[in-house]
Amino acid sequence: MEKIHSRRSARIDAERLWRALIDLARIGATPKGGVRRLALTELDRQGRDLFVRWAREAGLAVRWDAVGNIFARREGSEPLPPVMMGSHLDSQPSGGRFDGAYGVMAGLEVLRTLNDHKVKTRAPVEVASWTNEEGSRFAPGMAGSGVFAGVHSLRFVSSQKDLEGVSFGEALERIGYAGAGGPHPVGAYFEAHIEQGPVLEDTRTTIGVVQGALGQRWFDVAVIGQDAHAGPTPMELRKDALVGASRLVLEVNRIAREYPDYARATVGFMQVMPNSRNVVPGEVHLTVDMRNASDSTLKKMKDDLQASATTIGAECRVSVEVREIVHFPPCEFAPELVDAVRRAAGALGLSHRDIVSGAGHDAVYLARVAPTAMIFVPCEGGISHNEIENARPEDLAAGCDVLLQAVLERAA
Ligand code: HGY
Ligand code: MN
Ligand code: MN
Repeated sequence: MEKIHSRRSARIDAERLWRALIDLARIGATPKGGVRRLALTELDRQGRDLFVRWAREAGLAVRWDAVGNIFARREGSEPLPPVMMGSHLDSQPSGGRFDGAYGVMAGLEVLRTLNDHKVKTRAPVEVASWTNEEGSRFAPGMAGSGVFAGVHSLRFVSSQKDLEGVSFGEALERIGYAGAGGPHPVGAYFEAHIEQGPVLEDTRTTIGVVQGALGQRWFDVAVIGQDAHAGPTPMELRKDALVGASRLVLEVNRIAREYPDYARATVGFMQVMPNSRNVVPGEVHLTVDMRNASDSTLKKMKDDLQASATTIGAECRVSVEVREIVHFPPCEFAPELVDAVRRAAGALGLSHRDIVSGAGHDAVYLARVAPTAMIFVPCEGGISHNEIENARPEDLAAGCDVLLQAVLERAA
């Protein structure tokens, strides 16, 4: 009983967790207080190296797989599949200090705490850092966890190119994190993450007990018209790709506003060519990110997008080519693990509420290969994917204590 009592009374070191987050955020720090650690860049390598160093200093066995996912492992007393924690170290181009980093540092803090309290777990416990979760430099997002879960082939992901034409595989080799493949069973997976939305802060709740995540469909769209002179070319003769693209942006916004079930749609990226002030743009490339809590509604949104593209093409005398590059349905996490998160929050006396994730996470793909759950903590103003992203040390520590207790329940 004593041992169980000591486990239950174990608490993470809030100061050490905060310091790890602040030290990590120095890598790729941006002027407005965020981070820019795009996947597989030199800065991503530096973040990975720091995590690997800290993990080894904590006596953990560290390895990485063929797609660069890093695993830091603390052995258990029995040869059971590990209880895994994790998230991602890559960021958006102007990202925040906590998106992804919190889940990896919280996992490391849990293992450091188990060491401090000399807790012997039955199952091994691991913390993972998944490659290219954001999908900003290389699409698709959640690429590392996608290969791990068998959603994407290594070949497909390795062949993806960034805007400079550098392939994922080349970039991974260049930073020295192309490891070996091989089976890697997982007994359970827990991911701690900031909510990246306003619900927890608005309702003064410390812990989000995440039920699941919205489904997503990502598209690459090419609008092709004809370069022409901005002076002599009469308006009615133009094939203006930017006019077509601009109408499509408004349609994407209309679709999200019209459909039910947490409909969301965003055009986040646009390239205008030749991008010269006195040339009618002949070519525009843009991205569309659509999300919904219902897969059938998500499909209707996709069909509506395609219909709008066809109409715009005809009316603007351009071709509009919509190519889907990612689709995953809404996911529900494992009830028994979601309950473990809820019980841990309750036992710690923390306010908590059920919540659905609008963001995608590596947990969405881990849920395909192991019982999975997530723990959310509030972020200031619900703002994320923004350099001003912020979270309170006490909330981050509370979420990490929930992670510790939920992991102990499964591993001990
Ligand atoms: O886009 C997403 O949902 C994740 O935050 N990368
Ligand atoms: Mn994230
Ligand atoms: Mn993100």
